[in-house]
Amino acid sequence: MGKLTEEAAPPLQLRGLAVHAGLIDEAGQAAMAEDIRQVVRVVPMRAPVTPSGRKMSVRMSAAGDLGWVSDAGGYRYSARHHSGIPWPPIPASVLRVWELVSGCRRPPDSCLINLYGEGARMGMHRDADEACLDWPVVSVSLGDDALFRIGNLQRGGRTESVWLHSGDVVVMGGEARLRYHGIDRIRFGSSKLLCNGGRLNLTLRVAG
Ligand code: MD6
Ligand code: FE
Repeated sequence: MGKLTEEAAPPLQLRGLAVHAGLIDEAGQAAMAEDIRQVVRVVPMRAPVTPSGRKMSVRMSAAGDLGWVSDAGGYRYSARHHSGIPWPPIPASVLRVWELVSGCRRPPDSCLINLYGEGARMGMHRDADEACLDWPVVSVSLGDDALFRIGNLQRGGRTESVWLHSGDVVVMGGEARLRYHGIDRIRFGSSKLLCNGGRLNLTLRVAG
């Protein structure tokens, strides 16, 4: 079982987002990746289709009471995988990260699992489908490096980017909760954590 590093330095602040670099050590990353493997054995990853009919390059699954789904019917939170199976509980290893960095007493009820294979990306978007937008979103990176772009409260304008590495944790809360953000690209093969390569991103929220 790995550890969450006692942070010597405060997190990097970037446009109101807190970037905790290297928060999860290698053993912790490996344990968490295995916990996620167990989840997706029950609720397999799939590439969501946007309401406009385009297949996303990222593959998704979820854990917790609610999972984010997208299909021809639109974006929404759902208590079940498209197969009808309820999402498995959020692994304890992942809940510990929320406890450490979120500043919230309330636990998250949703853990979205995004898998980026070679060439996958995520366009600029805001996370605004949750019932209450006062709770932060906590994001965990596992596997290959990813170029994370942070924009503004409206679409467009100047942006700043940061490379996220395996074990990094980002907290998006307060004034920054509704900033546009996205993943431009990953450096496929930069990490050995996942057997088939790629990057896992876990986002924890209070969705319901
Ligand atoms: C990703 N992250 O890192 C995509 N959303 O793959 C997100 O979309 C995100 O990192 C809300 C808060 C933090 C995030
Ligand atoms: Fe997001």
